[in-house]
Amino acid sequence: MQSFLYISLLILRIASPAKAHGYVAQVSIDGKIYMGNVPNAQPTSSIIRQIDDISPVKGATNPYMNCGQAAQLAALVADVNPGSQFQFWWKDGDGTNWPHDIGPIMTYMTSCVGTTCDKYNSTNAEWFKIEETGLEPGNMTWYQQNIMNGEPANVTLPSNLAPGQYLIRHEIIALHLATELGGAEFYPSCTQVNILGNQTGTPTSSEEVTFPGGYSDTDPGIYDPTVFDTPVQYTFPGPPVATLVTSSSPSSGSSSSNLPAFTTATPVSSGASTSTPTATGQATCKLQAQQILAMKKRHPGTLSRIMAVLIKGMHD
Ligand SMILES: *[C@@H]1O[C@H](CO)[C@@H](O)[C@H](O)[C@H]1NC(C)=O
Ligand SMILES: *[C@@H]1O[C@H](CO)[C@@H](O)[C@H](O)[C@H]1NC(C)=O
Ligand SMILES: *[C@@H]1O[C@H](CO)[C@@H](O)[C@H](O)[C@H]1NC(C)=O
Ligand SMILES: CC(=O)N[C@H]1CO[C@H](CO)[C@@H](O)[C@@H]1O
Ligand SMILES: [Cu+2]
Repeated sequence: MQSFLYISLLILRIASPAKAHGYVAQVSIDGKIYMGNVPNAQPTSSIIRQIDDISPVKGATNPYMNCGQAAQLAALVADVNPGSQFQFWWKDGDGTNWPHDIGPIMTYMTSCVGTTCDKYNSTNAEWFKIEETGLEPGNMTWYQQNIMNGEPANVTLPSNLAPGQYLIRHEIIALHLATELGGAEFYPSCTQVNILGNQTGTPTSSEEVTFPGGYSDTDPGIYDPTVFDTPVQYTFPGPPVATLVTSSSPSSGSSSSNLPAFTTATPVSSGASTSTPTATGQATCKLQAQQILAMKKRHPGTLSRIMAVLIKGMHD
């Protein structure tokens, strides 16, 4: 009976098409805040490469897998220290909280070879992974839920990475449609930094991938028919976290192990995302996502098949 009510409610919500997506609105580095640009808005100087659309990148071979939808070079490069603590603040396109809660958060880096990052075209860049964040202990909830709750993603720079100019490719994959081949939503973003110091760490070439290239649509962590079966068993796509990260000091590496080290910077100010390129239906999608989560918690496992079917077609 209760299930019937929830499903009816869900069908009502699904009846309207939704386009709720988002972008990195700001980055804080050791507590210092750097604003990003609203997609498609008149750009201001930033360290975050501006995209032109909050919609997800679809398909692992899409050229926009590199740095996001039509990403443009950014004007600034931030000086950072080895071991610097980053917080990436994701927002919905309408300035409210990030709308998704299922799927991993991963971060890659590449050296801006031969130039500064404000001039570096990363189309053929070789990226190495510095962190991957998936399920909270117990495998029922994803860390991405914390981003939906308005909290930032936390990333520590490797403490032994050689100095120089680097792009940081920070990415969320939303898996709420990933029970279908090609359903995964990719949200890559690129931030330009200059690492100071005298460290010597470098990745090995076998740890590096291009984007597109690093993922395939059939990877188990991208096409994931059991993603709603809790407790979730999840396999991250892409290469493993680079050895230089895992071999550096314990304060670097998997973000889930060093969360307590972070102090949360000031949240995105309400004025940060005033102009909205494509706001239609976003609040609706957020409600849907929250209801799905509530259903999932009440009926772990049993409703997952029904949900997977219902969620299909919820987004375009
Ligand atoms: C990088 O080069 C590719 C291929 O030449 C081009 O399509 C793209 O617009 C360039 N990106 C930037 C940010 O200039
Ligand atoms: C990042 O760290 C803050 C402070 O510890 C925490 O509130 C937040 O949930 C973390 N982010 C994620 C995605 O877990
Ligand atoms: C959680 O997921 C990990 C990796 O997929 C797996 O090794 C572990 O057994 C899972 N735990 C539970 C409780 O399912
Ligand atoms: C010994 C040495 O080379 N120290 C350098 C380490 O890096 C800092 C910042 O780039 C320099 O200021 C030091 O001179
Ligand atoms: Cu979305």
